[in-house]
Amino acid sequence: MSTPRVLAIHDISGVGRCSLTVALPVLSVAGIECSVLPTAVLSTHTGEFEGYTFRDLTDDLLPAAQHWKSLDLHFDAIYTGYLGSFQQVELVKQAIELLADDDTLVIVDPVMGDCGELYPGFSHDYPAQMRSLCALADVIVPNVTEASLLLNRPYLPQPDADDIKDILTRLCEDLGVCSAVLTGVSLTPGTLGAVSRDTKMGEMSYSSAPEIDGMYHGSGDLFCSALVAAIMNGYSLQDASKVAVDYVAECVQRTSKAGTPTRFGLLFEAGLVDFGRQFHKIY
Ligand code: PXL
Repeated sequence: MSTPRVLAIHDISGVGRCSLTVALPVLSVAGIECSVLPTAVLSTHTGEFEGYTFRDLTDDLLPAAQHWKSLDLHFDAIYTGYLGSFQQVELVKQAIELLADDDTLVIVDPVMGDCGELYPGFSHDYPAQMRSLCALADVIVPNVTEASLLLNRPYLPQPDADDIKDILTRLCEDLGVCSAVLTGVSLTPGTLGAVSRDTKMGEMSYSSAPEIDGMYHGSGDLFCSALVAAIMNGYSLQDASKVAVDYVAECVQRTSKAGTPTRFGLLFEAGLVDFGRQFHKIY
């Protein structure tokens, strides 16, 4: 099998273990070529850090996509994450339309908020714009905050089984996507994980691990990168969700034990080689 090529469209936050500093190692160790379209370069992510720098790369997005188009490159997947502005979402939609062919899986992590709040810097019309990007996706991977913003429904900190089913059904039906994975939810006390809904397979499936208190920056990015890595290695959505939940849970446990400030993200490096090894690709 040839090496799958995934185009990751995220920012680079220099410090804080999120977006491309997570997607690149996780996809590479899983035997996937990770091409990148950086949307912005920041000194840190925007959560729990102040005074960060922000170099906007909006003007470079379409020219880079047009260059790849002229090279006739094929991407097996396009994976989008944090996008710096309303306008960037529009340009990323155009880049997807330019670069995706019938064999390109489009995975959108609609990064825009957590704990019921939009991240700093996003305007109130941003969720509607993100919704139009999700409409181009095969798989979307929101947390509960992002799902609520996409569906314009009140945020429920702890949705129950009926709420989760309703959220996932509406995400797929209203947004017109085939599959959705809702992260940061619990169906049994003391556990936390993700529920996936694959319209083709019909069923919803819960993958979970024992819950550890705390909010760790970049955990959504680690989850989605691990999910993409597993999908591109041929795993079903359900099995890929399990792989991603297990890896994030192990990293949360390690980080909690080490007591590192949560804004520095998850200590994923120590488990990276074993994460890649499970795909029997490069070790
Ligand atoms: O982890 C998501 C993320 C990615 N990139 C930037 C962010 C955040 C979340 O706060 O600020 C720049």
